[in-house]
Amino acid sequence: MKLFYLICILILIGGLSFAEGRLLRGRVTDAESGHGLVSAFIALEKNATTSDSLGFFTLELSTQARLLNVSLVGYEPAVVAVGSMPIDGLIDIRLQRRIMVVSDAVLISAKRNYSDSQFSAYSETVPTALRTVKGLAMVRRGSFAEDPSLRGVDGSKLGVTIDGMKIFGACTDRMDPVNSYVERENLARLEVSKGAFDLNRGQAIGGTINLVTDRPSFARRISGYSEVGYESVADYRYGRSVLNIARDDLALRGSFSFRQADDFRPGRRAPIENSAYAKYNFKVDVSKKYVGHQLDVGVLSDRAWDIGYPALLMDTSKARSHLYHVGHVWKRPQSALHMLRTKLYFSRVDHWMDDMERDVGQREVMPDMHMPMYGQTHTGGLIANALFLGADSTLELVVDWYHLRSFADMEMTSKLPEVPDMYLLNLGDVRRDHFAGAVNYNRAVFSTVEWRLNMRFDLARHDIHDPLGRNQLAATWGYGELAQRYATLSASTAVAYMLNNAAEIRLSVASSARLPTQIESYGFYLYNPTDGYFYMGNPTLRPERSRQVELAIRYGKERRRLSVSCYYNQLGNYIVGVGSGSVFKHYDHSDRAVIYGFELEGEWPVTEHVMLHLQTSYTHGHSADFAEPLPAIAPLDSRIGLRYERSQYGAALGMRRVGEQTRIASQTTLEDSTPAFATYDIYAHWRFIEKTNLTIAVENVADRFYHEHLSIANLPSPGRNVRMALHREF
Ligand SMILES: [Cu+2]
Repeated sequence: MKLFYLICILILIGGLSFAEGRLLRGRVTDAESGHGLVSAFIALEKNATTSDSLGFFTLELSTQARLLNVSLVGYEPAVVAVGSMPIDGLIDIRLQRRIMVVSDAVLISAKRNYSDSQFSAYSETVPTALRTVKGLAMVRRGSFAEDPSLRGVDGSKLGVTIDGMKIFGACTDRMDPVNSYVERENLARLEVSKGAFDLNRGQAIGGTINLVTDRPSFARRISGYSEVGYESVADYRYGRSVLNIARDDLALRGSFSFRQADDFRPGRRAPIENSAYAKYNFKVDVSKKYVGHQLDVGVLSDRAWDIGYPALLMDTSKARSHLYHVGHVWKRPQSALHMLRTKLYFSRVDHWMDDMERDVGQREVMPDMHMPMYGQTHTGGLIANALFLGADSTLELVVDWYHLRSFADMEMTSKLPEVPDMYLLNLGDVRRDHFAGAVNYNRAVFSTVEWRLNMRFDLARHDIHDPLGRNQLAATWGYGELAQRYATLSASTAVAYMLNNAAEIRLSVASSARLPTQIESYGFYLYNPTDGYFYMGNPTLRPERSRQVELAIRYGKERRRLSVSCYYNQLGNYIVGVGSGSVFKHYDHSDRAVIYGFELEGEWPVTEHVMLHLQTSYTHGHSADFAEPLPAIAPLDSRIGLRYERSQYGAALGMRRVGEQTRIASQTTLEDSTPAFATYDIYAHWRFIEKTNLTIAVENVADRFYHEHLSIANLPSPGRNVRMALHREF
């Protein structure tokens, strides 16, 4: 440590004493460790050099040179404005270590950075922000709690976490996907990793979505924002506030929001009955810094009620979640073990649904029967990360453990007096212990090649504990099959080749596994609206397997960006419903399914203030067993947008065109073809007073009536929507 300071002082003195008018001197260092970086490439227009073994460099300074470009494999490239630098001193250039990023990040940040490359700054809710990700589509069951589908894989086959913490929805009909328990003001960004290439956060077949929450900031004593808004399509109104207080080494961040919507109107039609909802959310985090340490404690709480699901048989009367965590971060910038992070968490989710508000005499499924249902999950877990920094490599070790308890039951009360009431246990106290260890190794192999190896080992056991639940399943599968153990190994590796400072080509391959969920293993008598069958779990299921390959090309120079990726995903032991009686199915393995597709995204500056944005994605799914397309595959989806940005105001025009989907799974589901459609959106924002921003948007300007292919029961999408939001920072 002393030596380090000594070197720093020597460098400063040295830098100052050797200062000359025509020479630019500097040092390139690792931003985390402070070590000098050898062989960094430093370019000042036509002049270029590389740094020496201690990171120092000297460069001749031409008169009008402005921007210094610094690049080194394994680090984020940096651009330093020389004009603003004291050229008689020593320029300190700190490079951020680049761990090969395998996920797309969507910024949600409270700061509302309108110049973000995506239109996410205009997104009101978490689902609308998710929809901006190419290759991601949303399954709609109502106007609440849309459920993501990534590259043709949806529902429980995807891993959705909050800061890496596992939390499980309590609804057996997927009315409460994990993202329904967070709000926009909770989040800093969404990390979407497609395919099975990022195994740090969980098992992956289709991908993982990590909802990264905003942390308390130590920067200012008091800061935050308040926002109110209104949307015409559902008389939607909301308010949200964030308050951050910091004092010395203690910081607190609290947020609260309330939102409520009435029935929404699809294009040129009357409102869809029973599609309203109301919810509130709060989150409080406290962080305390010690020398080299930080302690974090937090709670995230969400409650929603009176939620209508027009596409389902039932509605949610109440949904509630609590997530508590305690975390500790230890940092040692000068040592090989750079960071140690541990987090303990506990979550509880409660879900009540019923059909009391509905005319059950008219329905085809279970007529004249009310079926109120209750579900609950408890999850407790531990995540530990250790980060080691080597000279040209990084190593991350992850331990990920959780214990899940899951319960769901249903009463069946007939309106006909001669039919006796019944009780049904849908998930009879299912308990699972899941332990995983992951290794993520990044290495700069040559000056232009980076290599990443990510491996994950999962060990799990689960069983059903309620005697009634055991009897129900044992009748089919036998008592001996109820308790199960699993051990799986997943691995992915990627090689990135830097063609030059602006372009990269990357090849990734992965072999991964996914354990069956508690519903796939132990669910009992659960109605699935996509095929009209009642499902029974199968405790004898084996893990689903996937083999994938992806080729991606990225180009980025100044404000121009282009990325193309093509992927191929071969799934084995694919878990699907297989008919076992007139209206019954059980979960079983299908032999082989294949999903492939591509995604493309580009940005091009038309003028200094106008940006053109393009994106398109296509997914193709095929089931070899049923010799037909896989169900619920989103069709070709293309977007084009023009964005105009000034410092005080901005505007955007967007068009989205979605092709028809005629590739449907007619043997296994009730899905039908979906016609093509196009929608147009207009956005504008104006900072009319310092720190106060007004957003006005018109979505689906033409008031088009349409539905997405992934909408359950062809539930239409909203019609013309006028949105307004007033945002005030302090
Ligand atoms: Cu439900």
